Amino acid sequence: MPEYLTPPVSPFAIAFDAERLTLSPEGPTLTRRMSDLEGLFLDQSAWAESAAGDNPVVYTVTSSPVPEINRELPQSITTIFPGATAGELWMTKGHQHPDHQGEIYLALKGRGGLLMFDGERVEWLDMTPGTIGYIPPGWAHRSVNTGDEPYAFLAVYPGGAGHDYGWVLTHGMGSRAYLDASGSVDLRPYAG
Ligand code: PAN
Ligand code: ZN
Repeated sequence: MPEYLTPPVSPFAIAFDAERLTLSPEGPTLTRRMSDLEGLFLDQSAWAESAAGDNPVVYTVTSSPVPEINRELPQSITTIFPGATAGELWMTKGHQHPDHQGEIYLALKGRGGLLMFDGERVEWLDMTPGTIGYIPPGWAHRSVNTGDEPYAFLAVYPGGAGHDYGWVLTHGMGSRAYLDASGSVDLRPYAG
């Protein structure tokens, strides 16, 4: 056995239900409410009012039991609920992987977008069921629900890459996502 195969992770099957949005066996599930998204929406007072009010669940992340450690390949399903705060579409916090490594997202349900920013360039991918979005090493990434039902996707990422949320607070994401009058995605400059 190569020395990097650190027990106790052994080969195992994971039942993936793209309809019910479950991974079984399952690992930890994260719930991100509005209050967890401080400093991310452009309109801080609209954010504060929502966080102090009904403080809605903006997204959940359910994982398989594969650990976030070097050389492992964890997976998770993120479900972002539909909504907007002062027009800015509900989204994940977004992060950079401090150890720059690639990641894939497979869209499962609903309609969304994958916003990527490398500090200079911005990229946006429309994500509908069946789309694989590829996130190259060094691109911070955030997902956005652009529809009117939950948007869900599977993520597969290197377990040792880490998650740097401060990077987005410092550098932003290059753009912010809104909808125009016809319901199309309207990407606006990040502006703060
Ligand atoms: C995803 C994200 C997930 C939630 O699994 O972690 O969509 O987004 P935030 O982590 O930005 O809150 C991923 O990109 N993992 O690396
Ligand atoms: Zn990531």
